[in-house]
Amino acid sequence: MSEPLTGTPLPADHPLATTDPARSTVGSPLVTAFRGGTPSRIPVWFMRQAGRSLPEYREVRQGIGMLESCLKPELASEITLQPVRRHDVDAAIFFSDIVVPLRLAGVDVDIVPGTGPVLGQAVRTAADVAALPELTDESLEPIREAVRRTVAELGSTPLIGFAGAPFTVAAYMVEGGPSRDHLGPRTMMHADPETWNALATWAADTAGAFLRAQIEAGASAGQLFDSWAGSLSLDDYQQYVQPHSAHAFSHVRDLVDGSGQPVPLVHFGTGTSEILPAMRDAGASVMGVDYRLPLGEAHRRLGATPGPDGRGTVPLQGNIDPALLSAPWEVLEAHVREVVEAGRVAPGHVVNLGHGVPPTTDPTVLTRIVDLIHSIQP
Ligand code: 1CP
Repeated sequence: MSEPLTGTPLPADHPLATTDPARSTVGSPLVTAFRGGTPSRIPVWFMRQAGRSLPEYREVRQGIGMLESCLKPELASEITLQPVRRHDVDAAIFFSDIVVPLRLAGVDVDIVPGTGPVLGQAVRTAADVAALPELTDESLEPIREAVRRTVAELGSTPLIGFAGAPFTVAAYMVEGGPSRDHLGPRTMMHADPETWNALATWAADTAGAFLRAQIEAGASAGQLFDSWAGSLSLDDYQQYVQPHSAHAFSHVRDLVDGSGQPVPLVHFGTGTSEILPAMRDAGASVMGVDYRLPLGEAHRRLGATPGPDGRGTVPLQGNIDPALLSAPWEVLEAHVREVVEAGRVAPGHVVNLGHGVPPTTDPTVLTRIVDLIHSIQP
């Protein structure tokens, strides 16, 4: 699966390029599994591992707004590191949000406690889209600064950068805030496809620049969150969404490490059982699987339709059911072991949740899961 050295090399001091063993992430369990190899231990991290389940997070966030926290490099870095220190997870996920690049571009958006992202004005017409500000490279400096500070502390533990996929971000923009069925964007793609395509192109370029800034500054992998893609039919996904997600990935696909290997790219959404192969075809090298689909079945579905690079199957990430985090330990342990065993069918498996950590989760349970997974033979 080695690719020729045709890409854009990462900076020589990048964790995927450095020859310093104390800082290199190339041999880390996460990067090894993402690339389909056998890791020294089974890697695990948790979506939303930073955040409200941790008392140390609630402590440092006191009196500071969510987006404000994301834009203070020292604080964003500290919050990113907290779950790595506490749980010994195999990766840090950059503490930020899918709407941070919107705020950096100058869009009137805030994260309202208990609600989520809310825009001052919904984006619904061609004129609204035409008036969207451009994300400049300079405005991404607080992101690069936070990433640099974080990787300097992480040593050989990789940092995962992320962005929101065009559909999920556009869903917030069209609705003006969180919604259940995402009717607004799903209507727009049929009723006014030109405006939809312009909005999704803007969202793809903004996400791509945000992700590229994180990877260039030191992240060892990138994940595109299309959390709400599961509300789409396969036809709608293929026609109106997949090209834009592919466009977002195209912003970072050229980046290669010291030996010419591409940076691992993960694509994740929820309720995506029917569109999983189509999501993979947007250009990720690893597929996130939510808790609804057993990993063996995900592997079968992905193998049934070889991707653009001709490989029939891809490494998987997932898929512990977050609901079981509050079940008795014996029940949870059996489930975790089942997920680990199911993951062995894939060329590589990174254990994660099938969606984010619920805020009510007892953090000691997460640490116990990490210990359990690390005790199992890879
Ligand atoms: O004050 C707070 O603590 C706000 C809660 C919070 C946090 C901790 C929000 C608001 N965002 C975040 C951080 C965050 N968001 C991270 C980094 C932390 C980590 O993973 O450890 C990441 C990767 C995200 C990405 C994100 N934001 C997604 C995709 C992932 C997913 O969970 O599906 C989505 C959909 C958002 C929007 C968003 N931001 C915040 C909330 C509560 C929501 C969801 C709102 C809704 O239900 O529509």
